[in-house]
Amino acid sequence: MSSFNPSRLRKYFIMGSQNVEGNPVTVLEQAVQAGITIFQFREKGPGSLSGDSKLKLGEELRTVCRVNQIPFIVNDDVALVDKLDADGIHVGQDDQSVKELREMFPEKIIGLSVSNQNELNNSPLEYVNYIGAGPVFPTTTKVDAKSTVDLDWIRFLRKKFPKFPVVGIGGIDTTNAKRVLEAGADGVSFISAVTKAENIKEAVNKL
Ligand code: TZP
Ligand code: MG
Repeated sequence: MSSFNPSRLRKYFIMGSQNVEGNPVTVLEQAVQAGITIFQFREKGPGSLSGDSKLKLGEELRTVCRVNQIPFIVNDDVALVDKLDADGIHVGQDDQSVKELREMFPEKIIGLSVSNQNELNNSPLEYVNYIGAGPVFPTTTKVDAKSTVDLDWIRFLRKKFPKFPVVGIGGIDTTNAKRVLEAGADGVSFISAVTKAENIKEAVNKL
């Protein structure tokens, strides 16, 4: 497992076509120009693409990231990792085990969502490069989001793992991102703070 620089998590943009009204490629280009540090292709939930159309969009988004040297992470789709030559994969607790993923992808970035103590107890972090902690605040983007964990969960993780890369997720926007960082997260991840922004450049700057 190669080393992972936690500063990569600082501005972690997540998006699928279901999150935007216009062209997701244009949105990603603007977000990249504005200074995001890593990207996750999360084509999931109502209105999302599958099959060839998902692959085609993934190829376009992957290209934007490659040209701009932004790590490209695929959400929970093992086959797509190889097809898109992704830099990594992000999974939840009910997805393929991170142990198996590490065997399949010894050198890729593996991210795991961890939302509470019980999930933490069941998470073999030795296979993982970073934890996604949340939802920190209420979100309307993910229909099946778990209960909010508040900043206390970030503080708890930081205290327990002083060096382990942690990124906050869920309801993070330009008004509260700073508090997530102050609680100890290495970065903030966000969907609607950018996909619903009037001015993407301004939003990413403030996040
Ligand atoms: N996982 C936990 S909350 C969430 C995901 C994917 C949605 C985050 O979206 P937003 O718009 O940044 O609240
Ligand atoms: Mg999942």
